[in-house]
Amino acid sequence: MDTNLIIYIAVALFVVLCSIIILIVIKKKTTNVKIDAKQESLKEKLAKTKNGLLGKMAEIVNLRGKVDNDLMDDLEEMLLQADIGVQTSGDIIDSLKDEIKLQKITAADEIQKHLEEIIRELLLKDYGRETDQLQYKNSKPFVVLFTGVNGVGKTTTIAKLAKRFTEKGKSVLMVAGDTFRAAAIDQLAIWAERTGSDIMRQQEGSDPSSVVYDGMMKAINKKYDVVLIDTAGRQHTKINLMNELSKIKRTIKKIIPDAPHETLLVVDATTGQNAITQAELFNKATELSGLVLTKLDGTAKGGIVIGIKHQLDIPVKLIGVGETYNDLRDFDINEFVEAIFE
Ligand SMILES: Nc1nc2c(ncn2[C@@H]2O[C@H](COP(=O)(O)OP(=O)(O)OP(=O)(O)O)[C@@H](O)[C@H]2O)c(=O)[nH]1
Ligand SMILES: [Mg+2]
Repeated sequence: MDTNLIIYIAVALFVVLCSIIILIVIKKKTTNVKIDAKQESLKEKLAKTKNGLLGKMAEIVNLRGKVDNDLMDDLEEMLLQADIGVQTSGDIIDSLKDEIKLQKITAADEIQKHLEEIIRELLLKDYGRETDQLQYKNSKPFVVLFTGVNGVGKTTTIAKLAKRFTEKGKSVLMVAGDTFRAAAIDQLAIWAERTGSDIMRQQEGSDPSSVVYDGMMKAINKKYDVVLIDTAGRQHTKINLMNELSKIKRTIKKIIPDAPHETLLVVDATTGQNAITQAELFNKATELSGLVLTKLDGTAKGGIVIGIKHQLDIPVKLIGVGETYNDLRDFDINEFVEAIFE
């Protein structure tokens, strides 16, 4: 063979090999960046809560300097201000006092790591069951009903969840059960288009149960993987609106008896302890399987996540930490505790 030809082939092979190595390195780097950016961002997103707890704790410990009743009172006040709730804050402080006795802790600056561990353990104890996670059923379709008071983030949560499913190659049908305003139906239609989902809609003012019926039938006939049902924001104190929700659920069950597989109450984390009352009343009207706590990025009162399951037996399954698709996260105890304490 011609020596020039051999050299050409050798050079070509070398160039191809180098390109493959460069491509592998670039791919690995970009994947890592994405993962890091996600982990980093939860800490950033929860920065206000983190400052409210950790920042305050440092101040209190500096001010008091020693382990005594005044320090305990200040720490309890700090937990209350972060919206952890009276009962849960009291339980946390009682456990801390026990730990102080048991471990004979005298240095105030050791308190943080014990408090963090107590909160982590409390969450782990409260979240032991399999049903504490979002229950994605492989049985088609997986039906999720979204409820909540006005403006809490129901529709945007549906969009974020839809995107998560369509990215995994699942077919998603959104049901415009908020027939109260034409704008709500149009808003959902825009999200359906953006996320690659389909929508079942009727005109403004129609009976929400009727749209839900049509949506469920379509989902079965066209074999959708996931059905996400939007509903109008309603005050938990208005009996007739709460009854409408029960009717929607009965309609779903008529078509698929074990659906909805999830009935989620979306709660704005900035609402404070009123969230507990909302959850209790919605749970009465339509048994809830979980909560979505939104807008945790905008509040120093993210402690509500810690108290809400301890006070009610309803788990937080998803958290909203911003307005982009990536800002809907599964609630992960360790990730959450690390984000606010480390
Ligand atoms: N910062 C922040 N904003 C959010 C989050 N979730 C939702 N929002 C914003 O909250 C506002 C209300 O959201 P919607 O999804 O329309 O709320 P809704 O519950 O459907 O409202 P109604 O249908 O009017 O009852 C929008 O501006 C959203 O972008 C979140 O996790 N963080
Ligand atoms: Mg809405």
